[in-house]
Amino acid sequence: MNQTVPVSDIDPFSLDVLTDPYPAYERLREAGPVVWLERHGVWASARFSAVRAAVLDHETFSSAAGVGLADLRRQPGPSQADAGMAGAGRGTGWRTPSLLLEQDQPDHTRARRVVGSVLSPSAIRAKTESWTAQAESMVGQLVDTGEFDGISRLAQELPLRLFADAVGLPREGRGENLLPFADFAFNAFGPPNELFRKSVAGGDATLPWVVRHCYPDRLSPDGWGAQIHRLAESEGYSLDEGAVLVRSLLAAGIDTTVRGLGSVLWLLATHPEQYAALRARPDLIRAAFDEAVRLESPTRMFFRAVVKDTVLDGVELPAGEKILLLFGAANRDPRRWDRPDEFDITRRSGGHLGFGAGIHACVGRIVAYLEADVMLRALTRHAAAIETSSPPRWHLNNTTRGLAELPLTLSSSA
Ligand code: OVM
Repeated sequence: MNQTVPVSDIDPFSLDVLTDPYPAYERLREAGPVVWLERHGVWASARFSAVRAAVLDHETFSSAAGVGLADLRRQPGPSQADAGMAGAGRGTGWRTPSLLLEQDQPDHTRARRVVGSVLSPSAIRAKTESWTAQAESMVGQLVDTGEFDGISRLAQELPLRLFADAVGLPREGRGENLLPFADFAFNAFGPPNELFRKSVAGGDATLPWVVRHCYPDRLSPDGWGAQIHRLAESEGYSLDEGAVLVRSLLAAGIDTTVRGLGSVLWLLATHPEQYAALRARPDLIRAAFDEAVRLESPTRMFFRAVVKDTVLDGVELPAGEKILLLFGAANRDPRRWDRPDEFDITRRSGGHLGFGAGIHACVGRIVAYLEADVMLRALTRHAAAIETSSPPRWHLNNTTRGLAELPLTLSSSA
């Protein structure tokens, strides 16, 4: 190869970048379609066209080496255990690979069929009435009651109640276990930095509960978890493999939606004209959530491994190394978006990469859309104004982006 690929010393996992990623994303985007990150010895792309092309070319950009920084081909994780969990102390090789996220075709296709049939549009639609009523009651208790934390009272409460009920988890233990577990799991896709090390204790403390609750004897028989086990068995998966499939729901289904719901609340509270537009046109609810996911993508990145020599956006890449795909940067690429840093619920934001694209596109996205829909519908019905009094606190994680705390007030009259 005689081309030169720009080299960057940016660390996308440093605390500075995680606190405010957008200046670093701009530098990476402007450096070229692909850059070499010398700190980590990986390629990275921050441009929309390159990130999209890479996720769509799943034969060249493989997931089976893991979608974090660590290369599972070089650093094998636990090979077998119940639900394949060795313990957080094992570092980035802490679990058997996900049967969905960290597989290529044809294995991935089989797992996707199982989870995709359980999380089908009609199964999700069947929750509308009950979820609407619960969101109405949650919001109703908060209107005209003074300041509250929008993250703990809404953004966490909805997934921890609605989603976890639908999966079939017991009430007891959810909050204490699911959130620290997901925080650890998402940190583990990054380097073994300070953030990761700080979340290991939470990972270790919650792993036994999470593993235990991936098995049918702890899941209610009519929930999504039990349904996954039944379908998995009919597809020839073992009991432990069925549990690893349920683990995908517990790992990917809570923290992501907490951050996404938190960001849309924050963006609406800080853009009163957009909230007024939403109240006038509730048909924009889905677009408003998509716009928040574009602007503050809750899953800011995943890696792929380059397994064939290829050309990505004009850049020759030899097989061998991993490439960091920065969805959160692609979603603000001025080559793709007008006024990319502005929150505008009327724009056509549906083509963003916040849920990925291609065969690995988020299998639970319609669950996220329904949670956002019932929350925003209840808000627009009951609150004429949504306001925030002080700057929010960000929750820092190697993979996820969103708020830890958001002071909010809801008033029934403007
Ligand atoms: C999984 C999974 C999928 C997406 C995100 C994630 C922890 C996990 O299949 O286990 O984050």
